[in-house]
Amino acid sequence: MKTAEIMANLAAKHPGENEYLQAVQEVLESIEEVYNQHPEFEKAKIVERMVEPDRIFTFRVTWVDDKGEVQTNLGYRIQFNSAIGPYKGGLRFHKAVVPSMLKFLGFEQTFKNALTTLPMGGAKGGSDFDPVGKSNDEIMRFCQAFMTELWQCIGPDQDIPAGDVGVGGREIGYLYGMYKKLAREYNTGVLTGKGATWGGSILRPEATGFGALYFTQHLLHKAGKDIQGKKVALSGFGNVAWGAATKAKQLGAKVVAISGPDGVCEIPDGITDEMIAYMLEMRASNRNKVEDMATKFPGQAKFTAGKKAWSIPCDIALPCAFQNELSEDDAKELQKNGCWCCCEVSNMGCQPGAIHYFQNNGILFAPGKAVNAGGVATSGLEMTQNASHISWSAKEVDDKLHFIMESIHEQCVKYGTQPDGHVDYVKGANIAGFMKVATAMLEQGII
Ligand code: 2IT
Repeated sequence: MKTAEIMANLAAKHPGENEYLQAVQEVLESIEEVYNQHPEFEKAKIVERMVEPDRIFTFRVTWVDDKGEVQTNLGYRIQFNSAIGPYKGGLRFHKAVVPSMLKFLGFEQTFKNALTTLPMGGAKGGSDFDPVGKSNDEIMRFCQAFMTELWQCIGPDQDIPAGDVGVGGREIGYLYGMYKKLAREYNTGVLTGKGATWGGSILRPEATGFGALYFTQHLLHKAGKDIQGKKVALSGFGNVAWGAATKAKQLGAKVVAISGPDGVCEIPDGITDEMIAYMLEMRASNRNKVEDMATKFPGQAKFTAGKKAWSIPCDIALPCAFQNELSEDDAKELQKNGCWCCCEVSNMGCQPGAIHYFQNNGILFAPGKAVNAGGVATSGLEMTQNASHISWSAKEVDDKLHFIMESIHEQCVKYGTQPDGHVDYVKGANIAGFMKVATAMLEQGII
């Protein structure tokens, strides 16, 4: 494989799209050796086809805010790859959303979905709409306006969006309401992450965080360690961080830090159930301030402005917020303060320098596409329940999620074990996902 040539071509076609190029570079570096053992992949130009999205929809979204002013945003849906199933992936509402961000996310999603053991292709979408400071009515009007364009691109057997940053159960409800009206189709399977009374899967809200902790347990077990009593620092306070904090506490770990764009809250005695419940209120308020935790629980949580969760001493770091949120300097600071494991829960949460630092300094590291795949996997379970008009109990869903996370860990071990016996989880996840998608593409011919 001519990685440099492929990257140069991609950079020329997508100038300045650094996040997208970063995600592709990481995968190509990992798979190069395996790829070169398969001349049939080279002949069918599998990599050249896989790094480009199948298609991109871009549309204008116009809505009226609470002051009566007309607002215009951009909306996108990127259908990346359908080799192993219909397009599947979340919608991100965030002021920084641009095509590069959604292309990197769609590319990552393709490999992640392949790891879940379920038949789902990769997609991502969203808007530069900024939910911070918006009222509930404004969120509803925006979601409705967004769906007046999106509905034509999606369908229960075609493309199934879900939530991501800035899109949770409330937004999925508003999006589905408008979809139903426009499409006159009452199949709830078109979106996942729905409310539990109208087709949503039990445990879907928790699934990304729960799955991440199940994966972390397998990784620790393989390394001869245990999570019990360990100090965990995590970033964010949205849906994913909430699920991760809940399960970390249940498993006997101590969550000593959560953070937000404004700074970090240190929680020396460990997060309590009341604090975990309050994370949901913080998310729903659209204030986007972690300081609110310290205001609500003075004496238990200590806020420091401008600092990250990675400045707090811990054993295990769990980035749960945004891409590139953990730099090489953060990785060094974490290690200096005693951290020996980082499981990336956010998509591409660690910068390449941080990943290399972890790997070169004996710190256990696993990438987001393996660690956080429990979210989309449970979306897949929601699709199965919708298609068969049934609903599983929490135990049934949790058992399936456990099985899937164990299988993802096994795939990483199978493809990532190095000659000296240690597991390179980045290689393992990338090669396992790649082999599945590449084989499917090959078998389906040149399309
Ligand atoms: O990044 C992700 O895997 C998600 N935002 C969840 C996607 C989904 O379709 O459940």
